[in-house]
Amino acid sequence: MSKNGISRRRLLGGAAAAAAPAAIGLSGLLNGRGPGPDSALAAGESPAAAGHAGHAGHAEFPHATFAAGTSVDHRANGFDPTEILRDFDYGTTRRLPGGRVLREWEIVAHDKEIEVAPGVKFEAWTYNGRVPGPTLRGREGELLRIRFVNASEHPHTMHFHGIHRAGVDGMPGIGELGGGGQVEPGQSFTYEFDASPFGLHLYHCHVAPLAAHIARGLYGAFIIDPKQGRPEADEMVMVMNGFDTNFDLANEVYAVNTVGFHYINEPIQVKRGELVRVYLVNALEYDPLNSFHIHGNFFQFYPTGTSLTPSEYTDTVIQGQGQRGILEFEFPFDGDYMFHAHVSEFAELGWTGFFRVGDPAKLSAAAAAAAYCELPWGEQGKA
Ligand SMILES: [Cu+2]
Repeated sequence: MSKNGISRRRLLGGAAAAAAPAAIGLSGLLNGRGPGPDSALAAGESPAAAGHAGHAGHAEFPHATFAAGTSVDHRANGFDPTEILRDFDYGTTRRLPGGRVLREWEIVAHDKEIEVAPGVKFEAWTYNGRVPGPTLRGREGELLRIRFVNASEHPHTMHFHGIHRAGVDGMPGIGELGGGGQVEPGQSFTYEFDASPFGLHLYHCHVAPLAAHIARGLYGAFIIDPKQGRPEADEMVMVMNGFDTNFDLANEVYAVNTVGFHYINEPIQVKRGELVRVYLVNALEYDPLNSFHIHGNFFQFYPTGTSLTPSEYTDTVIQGQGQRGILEFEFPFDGDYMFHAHVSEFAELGWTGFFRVGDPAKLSAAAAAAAYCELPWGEQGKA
């Protein structure tokens, strides 16, 4: 039992007893009764009692939005998961003598309280004020230079996945002579390395305790495009993450791009027949595995994005911590299509969203919410 009187396991235990896990996951958070310091769920109160228990609750949620019009305050957060989706940070570039491209960024770490579900606050540590950090994107063969400024109250680094010298690996104790180890508050360091290999990578802080530094929010996607590029597509980045809101070493909220259920509240609009490319990164801590499952469709999967030939045609992919891959698919039919972790408890605690294909005007405003309640985890326990 956590000091806040509610834990993820307890929440799920109550949900299982009520045989209404989906209703709990959704209604608990949508009612602002999710876990966390601001939770209205008192110690000892069962989630089933606190949340609505089934279809009767539909009247409370006539739209695919958070209850009573409440939503996460994206402005206060300083970032919006809908914008993060297609926000690629290409930095600034200039040509070096000889013609090679130098690509540069400045990344500042600072501490910041963010809202990860309506009313659920989390004391995050951020790169550039957002979680996940900016999606850094360059091209194979370029010279990359990242100036890292630590404006946090804690020591941090930036550890990039890729091929580079030990001194720029962002590892405390390694490369200290060159300043490339632990970056203390108020200090800075410039990482410089070649963009190699092409693919989908990530970066994260590597200061101990490692799980805590990552779980606080210090991670982001890092894309190196192949020299020849990839076919034109509607591209988006999905960083799968979670939040241990009561610091009991288990996550209470799961999400893609930080805000639980955000893409139910705001389905991802795509066009029918258009190639969609998802850069999927698993940045989850405290749980060894995460997954991505799409409804009504299949995708080509490129593990780590390091080959231009897909390895599998599937509808579900499993990723361990730090694993990532590129998904390509197109929707042949209009409609709302769910995507979610196929680890069901994650799905019930926020890691669920919708793609909206076609003209939203032709679809019911309540389509997503209604569909959700009819889908696998309805209170009748039907699979
Ligand atoms: Cu750190």
